[in-house]
Amino acid sequence: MGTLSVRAAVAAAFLTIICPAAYAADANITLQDAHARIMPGAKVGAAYLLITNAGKAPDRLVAVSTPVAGKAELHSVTNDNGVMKMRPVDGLTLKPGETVELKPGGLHIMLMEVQGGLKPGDTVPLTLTFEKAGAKSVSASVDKPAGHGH
Ligand SMILES: [Cu+2]
Repeated sequence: MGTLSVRAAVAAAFLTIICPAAYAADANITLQDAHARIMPGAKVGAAYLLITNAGKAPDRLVAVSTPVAGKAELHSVTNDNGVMKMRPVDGLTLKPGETVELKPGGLHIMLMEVQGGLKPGDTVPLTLTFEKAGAKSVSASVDKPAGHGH
């Protein structure tokens, strides 16, 4: 009896030590509706998606990569006296429960040095790296050129 309760106490102590760490590693980031705008033959393009933090702690997007582009950067768009300007941002913090939409005219993933041969409907693998959730992958489909879709 005495031995058992000591064991139970030791087990309980371990659980309280292990649980917070396990919880932190279990950050809950989901990626949805990923699509990319890359004109046939273009060297630059952009990717858009919805990022949701369903966890209970903030998380931060710190890096983006894709095998189809030499470089991928998170960009913001600001209106500078009527001129839309893009600039790289070094990360994106998501509050608990927050969904951020990357969309044309706003935050986007800029793709540079894009490899040739991508056509509408092709799939572009994207990897988004978060401080807590780690690397998350999503497939973005290449949009049809604007004005030609039906
Ligand atoms: Cu850009």
